Amino acid sequence: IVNITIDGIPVSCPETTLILDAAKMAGIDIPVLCYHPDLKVRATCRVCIVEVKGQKKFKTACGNEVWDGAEFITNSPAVRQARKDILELILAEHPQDCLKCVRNTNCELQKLARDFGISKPQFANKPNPIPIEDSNGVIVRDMAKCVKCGRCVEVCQEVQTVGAINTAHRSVEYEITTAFDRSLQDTVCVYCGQCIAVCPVGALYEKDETEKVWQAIADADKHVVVQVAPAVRVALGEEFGMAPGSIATGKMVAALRRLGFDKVFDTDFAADVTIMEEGNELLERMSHGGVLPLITSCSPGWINFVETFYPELLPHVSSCKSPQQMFGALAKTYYAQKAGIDAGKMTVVSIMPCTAKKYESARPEINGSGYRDVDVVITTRELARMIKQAGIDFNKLDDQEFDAPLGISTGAAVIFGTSGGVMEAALRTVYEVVTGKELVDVDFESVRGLTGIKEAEVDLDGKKVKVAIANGLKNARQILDKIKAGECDYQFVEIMCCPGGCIGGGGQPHGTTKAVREERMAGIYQADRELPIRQSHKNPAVTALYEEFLGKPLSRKSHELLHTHYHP
Ligand code: HC0
Ligand code: SF4
Repeated sequence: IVNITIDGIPVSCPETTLILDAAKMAGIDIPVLCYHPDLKVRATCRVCIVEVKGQKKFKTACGNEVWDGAEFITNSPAVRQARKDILELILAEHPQDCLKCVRNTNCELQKLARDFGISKPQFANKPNPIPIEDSNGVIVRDMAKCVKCGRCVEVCQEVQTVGAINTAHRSVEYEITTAFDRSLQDTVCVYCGQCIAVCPVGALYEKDETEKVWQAIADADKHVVVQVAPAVRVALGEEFGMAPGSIATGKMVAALRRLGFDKVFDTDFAADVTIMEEGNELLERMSHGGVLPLITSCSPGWINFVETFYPELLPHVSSCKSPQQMFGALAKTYYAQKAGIDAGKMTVVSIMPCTAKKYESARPEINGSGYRDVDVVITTRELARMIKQAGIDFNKLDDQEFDAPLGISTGAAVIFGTSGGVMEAALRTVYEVVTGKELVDVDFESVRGLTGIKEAEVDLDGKKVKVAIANGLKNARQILDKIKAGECDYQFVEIMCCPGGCIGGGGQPHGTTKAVREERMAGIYQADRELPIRQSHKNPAVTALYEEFLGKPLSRKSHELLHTHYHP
């Protein structure tokens, strides 16, 4: 513990504390642009400089730790002027078209410019004339807006270990780019969108497809149904001022109905179906000497990753389509037949916390209904935009219920949205199938939490099942390397591409940090506890689906509609 003062306020803190964090303890928010609490990027923008009593040079508050007896000044005229100069230099290179920018009103640079009262900048505005890259259908790169903070590079290289983007050149030429400056689709990018999630400005964003949704809704000939992913309901509220993790399911359903969707359904229904199919696939592999461990297949960034980096492990990956795609296939067959609707006149829209879901829905091999299973995928952020465009006062909406039958789901499905959830949902069902006994306590605490890698041994009434869970692709790599080396005896492995699982997806409201993920995770488990049915095989709509349509799990029809194959 060291004793320091910040603007005269005494603070005692461990000597490993950043000046930035020590200042927070004194109630002082030092402005930052490159710094992100989850990342190691430090001192590239220098907006956070402070004065140290007795020293001539400024120090960056994010790049330096405190030392005993130090006296920091964060708010002198010299500090304020220097920060303003730095900001004005950044703004001189930045296109000043905030009105048209996707990050207008939640851009970190815009906020700093406003806080610093930059109304008459000293330097002329000369942005780099870099064209916008908008050719891959998922992620748009407007590198003229890049402030070169390096957050996206760190996420892509260190957190995801993909390495699609990197820094290049030095000094004034310094830039963030892909190898050989290729388009993103010609790199190893898995479309996880984590780079978007950490970008402080509008340099990276998802391809906006809200116009397609508006058009479908306006087309009287179209029957437009919408599905919402588990993790959206605990994050959407943030766009309307709610605390992270607030459960906004009822208001979200009401908003979707007001937007004009003909049916408001739930990806969670299909998540329950996934458990029926994947749980039986696991049991089948375990009893017939199939390839183990079985690895989950629902996270599309992870599927892109395994196809690119570990194609030899593809036989481990479950043949189940993701819940999003299962939903689409069932909507255009089972539901269409039941409701007497021509599937050719249906539009299936997905609301996803994910950018890779846009890529997944466009995969040619995955469209088993005879049509494209899912027509349009929009992110949580895009949905919020639509609700705002429609002038819907989200917070005043009364809670409403999803439509039947594809809106009926269980607690097991909700927890898909957080790391460990697919595993737990599977265990809740597999236990009862294997033992024939009722599971008294459905909470499998050992597979929960935001730790990057979790391992557990689960006792299925005497039969032991070894499982592992990884979230974030760096952690996935560790498990995959072990499997490759034959060093593990897991039977079942869950891999989610994004840190924390879908709650931390690349399409979620901006401002996702570890603390926010924790809140969203808590919201997910609360939503699970509040549901009357918490096991997938007890979902009456799923039982009806098998009785009326599919027969049984892994049936021929299931295989046609709900399973797929991958590209090495
Ligand atoms: Fe997920 Fe899913 S849990 S991947 O994170 O499995 O995106 O929320 O929709 O499909 O259900 C995302 C979230 C989903 C799918 C489900 C799975
Ligand atoms: Fe890297 Fe993911 Fe961004 Fe692609 S989407 S550049 S893999 S962080």
